[in-house]
Amino acid sequence: MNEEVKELMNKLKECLVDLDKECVLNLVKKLLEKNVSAIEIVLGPLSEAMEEIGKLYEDGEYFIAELMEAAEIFKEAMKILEPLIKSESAKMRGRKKMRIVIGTVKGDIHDIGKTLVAVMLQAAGHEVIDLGVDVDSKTFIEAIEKYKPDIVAMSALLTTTARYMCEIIRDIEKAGLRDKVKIIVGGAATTKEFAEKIGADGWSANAIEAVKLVNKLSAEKDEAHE
Ligand code: B12
Repeated sequence: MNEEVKELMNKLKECLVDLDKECVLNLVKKLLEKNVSAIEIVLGPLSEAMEEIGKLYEDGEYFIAELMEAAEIFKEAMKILEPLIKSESAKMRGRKKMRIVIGTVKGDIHDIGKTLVAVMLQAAGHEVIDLGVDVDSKTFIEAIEKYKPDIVAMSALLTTTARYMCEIIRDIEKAGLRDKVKIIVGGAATTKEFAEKIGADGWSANAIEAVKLVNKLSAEKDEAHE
């Protein structure tokens, strides 16, 4: 990455932290003109800015209104970036097409990260059924029975709702469906260790790693059938 691009990326992060929509959209366009990948823009400065905004909220400098505004600006930027993210993700095809049921778990309405993961998985050639946000364990179980997915993907950004993931996995077990699906989890309130502890089959830190994880599970499934 050359110095000019690095500077523009830093400026983009700053503009989103400052909630300057016009500046964000202009810089996104400028970076694309410089042939920076859309995935790099979204997973780099835009995501880093959201994390920073979260910290400002924690410190009492920003309030819920600012979080909402940040989410709006992020979504506006996504309108420009999404078609390009799709074409870039299309180059990351897995061995076998997987069917994935995805949702943000009960009590949690954060949907930006989950939707980005869904968009990239779909563009990478997988079939994605998005259950939306605030999804309880009954809805996940009904979706497993209805769609017979290879993978259930759960997102949680709140510490409280991350805990609920454990309950969902237990309910899937109780329903006798655990060996029918792989379960992957993600979102800011989760870690690799947490995923292992609750008995999930995989975790990833961001959307590109989520595609790689699903592709790995896809290759494993393909090999098991050979
Ligand atoms: C924007 C935002 C909001 C917006 C959400 C808008 C929307 N439509 O999503 C609004 C204003 C609604 C909101 C509300 C609240 N928020 Co909020 N919010 C955020 C913020 C700033 C950014 C989240 C975001 O969009 N990030 C950008 C995306 C791209 O990143 P991501 O979500 O992490 O997703 C990536 C990865 O995690 C991964 N991934 C995500 N899901 C999955 C799933 C799978 C299967 C895999 C493999 C990977 C994966 O891939 C994604 C793409 O790379 C975060 C800060 C942070 N650090 O996350 C706080 C944050 C999550 N919010 C927080 C809080 C406290 C709240 C509220 C409780 C505030 C309140 N008092 O009302 C409410 C809760 C509402 C609810 N019931 O859900 C806290 C949570 C603290 C905690 N540990 O519990 C945070 C961390 C802020 C903070 N530092 O204090 N929030």
